[in-house]
Amino acid sequence: MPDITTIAAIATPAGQGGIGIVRLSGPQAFLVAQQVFRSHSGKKLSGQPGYTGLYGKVWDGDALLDEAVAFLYRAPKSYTGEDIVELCCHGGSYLTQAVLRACLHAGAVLAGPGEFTQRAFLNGKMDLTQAEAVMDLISAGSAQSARSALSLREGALSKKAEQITSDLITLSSHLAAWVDYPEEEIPEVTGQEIDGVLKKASAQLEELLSTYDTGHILKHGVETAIVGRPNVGKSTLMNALAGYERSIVTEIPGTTRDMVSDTVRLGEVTLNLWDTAGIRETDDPVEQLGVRLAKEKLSSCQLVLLVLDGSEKIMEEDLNLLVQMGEIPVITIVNKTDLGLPQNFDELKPRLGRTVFLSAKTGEGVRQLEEEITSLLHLKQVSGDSAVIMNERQRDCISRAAGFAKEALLAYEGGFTFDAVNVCVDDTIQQLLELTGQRVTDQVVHQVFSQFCVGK
Ligand SMILES: Nc1nc2c(ncn2[C@@H]2O[C@H](COP(=O)(O)OP(=O)(O)OP(=O)(O)O)[C@@H](O)[C@H]2O)c(=O)[nH]1
Ligand SMILES: [Mg+2]
Repeated sequence: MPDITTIAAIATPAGQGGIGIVRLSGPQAFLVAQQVFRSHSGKKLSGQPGYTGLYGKVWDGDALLDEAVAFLYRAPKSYTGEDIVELCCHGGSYLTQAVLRACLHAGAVLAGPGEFTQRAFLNGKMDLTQAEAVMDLISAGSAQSARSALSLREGALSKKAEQITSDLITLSSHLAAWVDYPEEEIPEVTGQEIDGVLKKASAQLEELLSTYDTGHILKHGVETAIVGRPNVGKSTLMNALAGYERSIVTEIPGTTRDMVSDTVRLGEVTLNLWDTAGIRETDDPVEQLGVRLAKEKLSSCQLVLLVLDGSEKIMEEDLNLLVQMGEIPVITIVNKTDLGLPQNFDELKPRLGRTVFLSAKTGEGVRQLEEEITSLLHLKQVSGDSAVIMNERQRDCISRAAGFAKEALLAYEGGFTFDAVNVCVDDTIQQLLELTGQRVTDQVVHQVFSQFCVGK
């Protein structure tokens, strides 16, 4: 077995802060730390049990660097499963770098990206989806995304995958026994069992796959276009949502030409907002370009806010625009409610679909828009224990597993041998084991952890 190195890295963000942490992990963590840290009480680190903290000073050779508290964890009861020492000194970029350098002088090796979490994975402290969730937790930008990441961290996705795998393994072993020892007294595998297990697994896998969009939205935000005829108040709405004058607003129709974008947090959800040119027939070549851009943007959006001017009579052009949206989720916004609504909307409402009445100028009704978006994107259904797919790797594994489960079912229904069915069942199991990292190549492991920051 190769010698396991003792790694060190700064675990806190760069810049100034109250506390900066240099973390050491590996078999020599206590010995390395002991060379740079001398406790106030004279106690040696190497004699201390885990879960202890000692106050003292950090030295690089004879040079005093800082005062610090050393927190000690003994293997296997630590994040990585190895001995860990965390030197908590004052948080300044010079100081933390200097303390790190002292640790490297004392024999530690600089940690690679995600190496602490990678060691935790390799030492069985967490599976691959839980390790990925650590990164999602760190980068979570909203309460909802943090909640989903935490639920994955606690193993929600692993548990789901294990349930499905366990049923499939039982089926696979029955199939294999039946194929391999037909003359023995082995209970017959019933069609009911094969059909039942495979259909259930397929349904569970499809259900998991359907969470991908939610996970993506929570993590990356929703690509949202604000569209409508000129002068209906698109840019005013953009500014109301952004909380500052992001877009130019004038009473002249055709003000916005280029697309203006901003990232806006609206309640639980992050919107990547695009304010676009008012869509109309025009001879102005610049405005024509703007209209073209607006139409192109629509095709790549996950949500459209179609703005209408409620202070005027709704025009056929408005309704035509709505029809043009096709499959894209749309919320119709009847704007300028502060000016009064001359038209009776009762009859029109069914043609407008999901509608919110608001005044982008006064802000009245914006809160309702927030609720409408949350409900349209099904974000309310994400609870603390939901298993939501949070990245492409997870989706690929589950999607391949779902494909193989379907093939297994087709093979069974098509009257193929149990052997053939079992090959597909095994393929399904393999994909689920790759998802959790129980059976995974070094390449995949490397790929996952290379996306981490150093120090995590
Ligand atoms: N009273 C009232 N006026 C509004 C409201 N929203 C927008 N306006 C006014 O409507 C006019 C047009 O607003 P913009 O936000 O520039 O409209 P737009 O849809 O971006 O227009 P184009 O960029 O030309 O397509 C401006 O004079 C705004 O002040 C509203 O809620 N109430
Ligand atoms: Mg505008």
